Formats: sequence, structure tokens, C-alpha cells
Amino acid sequence: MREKLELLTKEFDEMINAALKKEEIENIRINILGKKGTLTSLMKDMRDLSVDMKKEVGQLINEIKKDIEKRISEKIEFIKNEEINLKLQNEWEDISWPAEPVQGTIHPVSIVRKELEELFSSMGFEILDGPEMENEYNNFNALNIPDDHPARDTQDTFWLRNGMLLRTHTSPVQIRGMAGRKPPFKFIAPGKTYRNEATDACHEHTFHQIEGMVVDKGISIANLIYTLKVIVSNIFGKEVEVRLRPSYFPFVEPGFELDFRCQICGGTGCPVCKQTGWIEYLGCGMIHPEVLKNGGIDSREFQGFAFGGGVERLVMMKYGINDIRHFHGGDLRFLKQF
Ligand code: FA5
Repeated sequence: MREKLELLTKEFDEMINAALKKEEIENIRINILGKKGTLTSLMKDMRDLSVDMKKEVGQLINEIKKDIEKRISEKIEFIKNEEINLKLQNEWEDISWPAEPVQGTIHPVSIVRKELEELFSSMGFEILDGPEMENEYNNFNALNIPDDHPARDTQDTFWLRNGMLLRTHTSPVQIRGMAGRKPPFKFIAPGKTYRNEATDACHEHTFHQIEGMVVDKGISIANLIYTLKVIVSNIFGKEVEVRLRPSYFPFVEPGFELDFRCQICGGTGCPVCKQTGWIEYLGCGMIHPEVLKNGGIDSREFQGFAFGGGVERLVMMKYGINDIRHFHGGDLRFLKQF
């Protein structure tokens, strides 16, 4: 019996070491431990042994059985790991491989926004961001537009159920920007704005503005005009006729509006410029002392100018686009031109 068990153990060793697949191991298990397996029949043969031998051989068979079971599960585990390793080896990726070319094109508003950001950065302006969901104080009150002020009607507002609003202009970033800074400072704040108004070739309900704010000692309208001239000539890359006319915004004094010569019709009159030959591009002026006060700045010591312009209208003039609604239309024939 002992010899048979030794032989069985030796054969098992050879077979388990040679096995490479889970199915081979299953066959080995059935051949040894199965109902008709070699170890199972040796266990049956034990009934012919004496009581003492039965005890001794029984113990030995149990040990051999346990050892075989242990080694079978170890080998299965080993093969599983080998399979995983092999799979991982086949799945390797060359991270130095050049990326796939980007699908699609960059939106013209993003192109011009980036150009504006680079231009202002080169002039030492910080680039600030502000939330599109704004509170009434920052959007109106702090900008010298109290509750009953008629200027609120010029910016039809999307009010939200939580008492907040979708900012109607980027000017609230003036308030946010002043809060964290001591003069002198200069920053721009490009971003999305919303107005609950009817759309036409030159008006959208959702559009982009770029806000600018400069605060220092001895700032005058000459600084404002110079900055606006630099923006226009850089963005267009050519001389474009502009005009500055007096206008009213509660947060600046004096206030102005800057118009471009309409680049669609060259100034002869078209639906985009409403036959006027001019496109209203931005509002600007010297910051009102009340606004500086709301930002914790002493207006006797510091002055500043601010401006806020529509990005889409700039893009329209730059590329000769005759309808602002193309920007949100999602028409690939339009977008692929950029
Ligand atoms: C303002 O929004 C002021 N916050 C601008 C300002 C900033 C004045 C700082 C003084 C100091 P206004 O409502 O005029 O002003 O809008 C500014 C520009 O945004 C317009 O000249 C125009 O270019 C653009 N704009 C306004 N409404 C629309 C619209 N519905 N669709 C597209 N562009 C618009």
C-alpha cells in the first residue's frame, strides 16, 4: 500500500508540474480524486487491512489527499495569474505615440477670446473669472443700479427661483475683482452673459462679453482711449474706423459707447448695422466713485476706467459674419470655416 501511495505521489508530481492548462489540471484531479480515481480506489482497498494498518495508512492517505488538493488549487491560481499577465502584455500601450488629431474645429468665439486674453496678458492685465449665476447685489446694486433704477429695464434679466439671476453683463466681476485687491490693479474678465430679449442679426439671449477694469492713481480718459485703440487695431490687424460717443451707464461717469464701422457693408447700411453703418461694440467710462466705494477703494486717491464689450460682435466684424445666431446654430458648414 505504501509503495502504491509513493508511486501515486510521484506520478502526481510529474503530472502537475507538466500541466499548463486548467483543463489538464481538472483531468488530473478526476484521475486521482474522482469517484474512480486512483487515490479513491486505494482508500477502498483499505478495508482489507488490519485495524492498526488501517489507522496508519488512513492517516497517510488523508495527508496525501490534502497535499494534492492544496497543490491543485495553487497550480490553478498560478495559471490564472499567468493568463492575466499574458493579457496585460498584449494590451500594452506606447504612451510616446503621437495623439490622434483633434476632431472638429475651434469655435470662432473661443479663437477671438483667446486672442483677447493673450493681448491683455501681454499688457499686464490679470484674467479673472466670475460665476454665470450671480446675485442681485453684484449684478446691479453694487454697480450703482438700485432696485427702482430704470437702467435695470435695459438689461432684461433671467431671474432664478433661488433669488439669484443669470448675469446680464460681466460688470459684476468688477465688484468681485475689487474685493480681493488693493490698487493699483488691472484685469479683464471674459465670459458668458444672458439677457431675456428677442434675438435678431445682432442680438442673442446668450452671448459673451469681456470686461476690463484699471484702477490706479492719475488715470484719465486718455488711458481708456489708448487701451481701446490697442485692442481694436490688434484684433482686426488693420485700421478700422471707430467712434466714441457719450452714453449713460450708472457705474461710470462720464460714460461712452464705442462703435465700429460696420465691416459687413463697409458703412453703407445693412440689416446687421440696422442701416446705420455702425455697430455698437462696447460701453466704457471712468469708474463711478460709488462703485469704487463699494469695492473699498478711496476715490479721492484712486481713479479708474472700465469697459465691457460684446465678443460675438467683434468676431462678426473680424470675420464678416452677418448674423449673430450662427454662433449657436451648431451648423457644421459654418463651424468648419474656422
Ligand atoms: C453693458 O453690458 C455694460 N456692462 C458695459 C460697460 C462695462 C459699460 C463697463 C461701462 C463700463 P451694454 O448693455 O451696452 O453694456 O452691453 C455691452 C456690449 O455687449 C454691447 O455694446 C454689445 O456689443 C454687447 N451686447 C449687449 N447685448 C447684446 C446682445 N443681446 N447680443 C449680443 N451682444 C450684446
